Amino acid sequence: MDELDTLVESSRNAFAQAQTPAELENAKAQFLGKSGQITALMKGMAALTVEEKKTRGAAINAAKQAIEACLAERRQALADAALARQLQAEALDVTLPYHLRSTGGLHPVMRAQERIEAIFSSMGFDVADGPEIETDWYSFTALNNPPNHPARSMQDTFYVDLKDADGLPLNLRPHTSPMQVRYARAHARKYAGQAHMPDIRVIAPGRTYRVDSDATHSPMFHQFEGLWIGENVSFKDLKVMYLDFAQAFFESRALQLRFRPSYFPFTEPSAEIDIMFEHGPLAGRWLEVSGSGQVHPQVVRNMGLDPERYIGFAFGSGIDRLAMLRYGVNDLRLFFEGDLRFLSQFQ
Ligand code: 2NM
Repeated sequence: MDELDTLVESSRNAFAQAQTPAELENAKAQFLGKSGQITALMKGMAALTVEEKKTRGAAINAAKQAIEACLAERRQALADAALARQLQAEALDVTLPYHLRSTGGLHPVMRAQERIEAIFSSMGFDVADGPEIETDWYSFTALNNPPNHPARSMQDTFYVDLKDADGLPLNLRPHTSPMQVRYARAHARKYAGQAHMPDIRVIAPGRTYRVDSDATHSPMFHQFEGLWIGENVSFKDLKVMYLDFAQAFFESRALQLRFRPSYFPFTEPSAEIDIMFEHGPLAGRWLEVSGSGQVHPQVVRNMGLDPERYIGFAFGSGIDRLAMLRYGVNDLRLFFEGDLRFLSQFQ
C-alpha cells in the first residue's frame, strides 16, 4: 500500500470517528483543508519535473477524490442516523388504544323542545319560563277548574308538603299553563291604562307532572302550551299557525291537520288537533298531537284582561310525544331510562 492509499485509509478512519457534522467538518480540514495533507502533498510537487508532476498530480487527485467520496459517504451516514433517531423519538403507535373521552349531548326531548322554541320564535312568539312548584290558584283556579275538579285530586296531581298564602298545598305543575297565566298577567299589567296593547303571543315549554305511569305516560313529562290573545284572533289563526308549526317541526308539507270537538275547562269551544302524514311509516293515520280551544272568558278575566275586548286561543302539546313521532320512538319510557345506547343515537 503506497503513501496515498494509506492517506485515504486514514481519512476513512478519521471520518468514521466523527459522530456529528461539526466533528466531521474538523476531520475534513485535516485532509482537504488549506493546511490539510492533500494541500501539503500538492505543494510538495514544486520540485518535480513536468513528467513527474503529471503522474504524481494524477495520483494525488485520485486520492483527493477518494477522500471526498469517503467524506460524502460519512455525511450521508450521519444524516441517515440523525433522521432515524428523530423518527424513533417521534414515533407514534397508532395501534395503541386511546382514552375514550365521551362528550355530552342534548337529550332528544330537549332537542325537540329547542326545535319547537326556534319555530315559534320565528313566528313571533315569546318563550316563557316559570316555576315547577305552583300554587293552587295558578294550576287550577285561574284555569277555570271548579274547586272539586278531579284534576285537583291526589290521584292526578303531585303535592308538596308546603302551603301557599291561601293555605292550600303547593303542587308540581300538571301543565305549563300557569306560566302562560303569569306571562299574560304581567303583559296586562304592563299595558294597563294604555290605548293599545300588543297581542300576547307566547309559548310555555317545560317539565310537567301527573300521577300516571305506563308505556305512553310518564309521571314527569314535557309540555309546551301556546297562547295568542288579541282583539281579533280566531280559530282560523290557530289552524294556520299550527299547520305551519307541524310542517316545520316534521319537515314535511305533505301533512294534513284536522280539529275534533273536545272539552277542557279552560277553553270554549275546545278541539283536539290531529295530524296525518301523507308519506312515511305513519302515513294515513290521524295522530292526536294537541289539545286546543278558544280561551274561556273566565280565564281571560283571570289573566287580568277584559273578555269583552280580548279573545284568543290556546293549545297544549306533549313534547315527548312529538319527539316520539319525529324520531320514530315507540316507547315513551326509553326517554327516561338514561340508557346511553338509546340516547347516543340522537347525537
Ligand atoms: C291544552 C288544551 C287547550 C291551554 C289553555 C291555556 C290558558 F293559559 F290560556 F289557559 N293554556 N293552555 C290549553 C288549552 C291547553 O292542553 C291540552
